[in-house]
Order: sequence, then C-alpha cells, then structure tokens
Amino acid sequence: MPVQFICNRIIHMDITSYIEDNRKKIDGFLKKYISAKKRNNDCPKELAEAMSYALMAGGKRVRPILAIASYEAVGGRSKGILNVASALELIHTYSLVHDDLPAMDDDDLRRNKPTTHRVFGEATAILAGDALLTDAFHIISTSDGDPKKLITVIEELSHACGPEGMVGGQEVDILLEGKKGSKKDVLYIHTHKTGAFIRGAVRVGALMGGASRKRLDALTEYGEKTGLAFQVIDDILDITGTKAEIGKSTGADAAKGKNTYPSAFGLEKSREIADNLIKEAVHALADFNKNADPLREIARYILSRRN
Ligand code: GRG
Repeated sequence: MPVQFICNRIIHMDITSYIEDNRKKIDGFLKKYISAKKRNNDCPKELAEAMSYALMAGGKRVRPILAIASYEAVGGRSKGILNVASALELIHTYSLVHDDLPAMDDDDLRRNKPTTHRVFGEATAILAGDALLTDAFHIISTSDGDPKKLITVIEELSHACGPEGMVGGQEVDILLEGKKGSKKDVLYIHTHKTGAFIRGAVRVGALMGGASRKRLDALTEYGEKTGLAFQVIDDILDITGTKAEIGKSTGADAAKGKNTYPSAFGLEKSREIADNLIKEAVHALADFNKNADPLREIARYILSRRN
C-alpha cells in the first residue's frame, strides 16, 4: 500500500496553509538574518554567500514549524519564539552541508541543486556549516524572552544536536556504512541522527511556551515518535523513488550500504512501524485541546510526505 494511503484520517484543519503561513514567517526572519550577514564587513563575502546558498535553498522548515506548533499547543505567549524556531533551521542547514561533504555522504545534489561544497569548495562549505551552527546559538542567546528559558533552550539543543544526539547518530551511521548493523544499531542511528533533533525542536517550543512537566512529557513522547517516523519515512522514500523528485537517485541509501529501516525490517514492516509511530504520537496529545491540532496534522503530514 503506498505510504500516502496508510493514514486515511479526516483532516480537521487546513494544515497546508498553517505550514505555508509559518514557513513565510520563518523565511522572512532568515532573509533578514542573511542580508545582515552579507552587509557585515567582518563576515567574509564568500562565507556569507555560502551560508546564504545553503540556508535559502528551499527547505521544508519542518523543525521550526514543529517548535512553533508546540509553543502554540501549550498556549505560549512570551516573545522570541520566531527567533528561536528560525535558529533551528540554521542548525539543520549546518548538518545537511556537513552531511553532503566528500568525507561523509559525498553528495553532488541537495534539493535538486549542487551541494554547497560543489559550489564553494570543501573548506568554505565546512566553515559555512560551522558558522551557521555558531550563529544559531547567538540568535537564541540574544532573543527576547526570559533568560532562564533561553538557557534551558540552549541546554536542550546542545544535547539534542551534540555527541549524545545528532552528531552521535551520524558517527554510528558512518561507522556502520557497508556493514550489516543490528536492529538495535538502526534504532540508535535513527533516534539520534534524525529523531533527537526533531524531539528537541518540539521540546524547545514547549519550553519557550512555559509548558507544565506533564505537558512537556507528553510533547516529548510526541516528538520522539514523530522524529523516528520522519526518518523511517525518509528510508521508505529512498526506495519507492519519490526522492528522485528532489534530485536523489532511487536506492541511494542501499547503494551506499546504509543501515535503514527497510534494510533491517523490510519495506512493508517499515510502513507499518511508521504508521504506528504516528498513531502513538497523536495519541500522546490526547489531553491537549484544539491548540494542538497543528501538531496532530503535522504528524499525519509527515506520514504522507513525498519529499
Ligand atoms: C553532519 C553532524 C551531522 C549530522 C548530519 C541530518 C543529518 C545528520 C543527516 C542528513 C541525512 C539525511 C538526508 C537524513 C534523512 C532525514 C533528514 C534529516 C532529511 C533532511 O531533512 P528535511 O527533509 O530536509 O527536513 P529539508 O530539505 O526539507 O530541509
């Protein structure tokens, strides 16, 4: 059964326009950030151009949108959420620029365009990634909002994206390339390389919104399940060919000897796992009111995504 037909629930709200409206706000923030960078004489022009090229290449902005939706789900009112959410996209962009490097995945295309290192060279691409990561924490630390909350956000993100999170997952992914990892290895890779940051994005929104412990726990479960499902769907799309629409060849993960859910569990079982994860993610929000509808619909959208 094609992935997009697995989840046949009724859509309760217009999630497409919710995503589009928030994407515009995030892109507006990122445009201002990158124009200031290009005008700043202390930032070398070539570096600013490489950062701009990577950041403004048309990403879906999934992590910032999740942070905003999580913030709204707990009735967040304090300022600074747009800055903090947009900073997540700088971290995400850094991870993609580095992931594409010859020393890692050695990819020529990202989002149907030449990768940053293909255009600007390896050294500038590495430095553009470093600069985006560092600036993300600068943006958060200078955002409006309660300084205690901002420190908690920094702590959350440094953990989610560091050696016990995304970087750790990437390390194991690379170490096991071409080797047959166990199901436990695949779970580690997916929950850390992709899952930890998505869980972190949801938690960051909740922390900025002043969530109670109970609500934070529920949102953490939502983020964990959605984050893992996101990577399982990505693995499935690699095989079913729909990523070819964004310039990736079908079966690229298998060709590189990557450990994926379909390689460990088979395609049908992987679809079933993704479907169940999304059901569990939505169930975790059972005690939330309609303010959490965007999160519920984003989870379903992730299941039906094609790129
Ligand atoms: C280099 C430290 C370091 C980490 C890299 C994120 C990551 C870890 C690797 C990316 C490899 C990859 C393509 C994983 C699949 C899931 C994923 C994170 C896809 C890209 O995220 P999207 O779909 O990208 O949100 P867009 O293009 O929409 O921004």
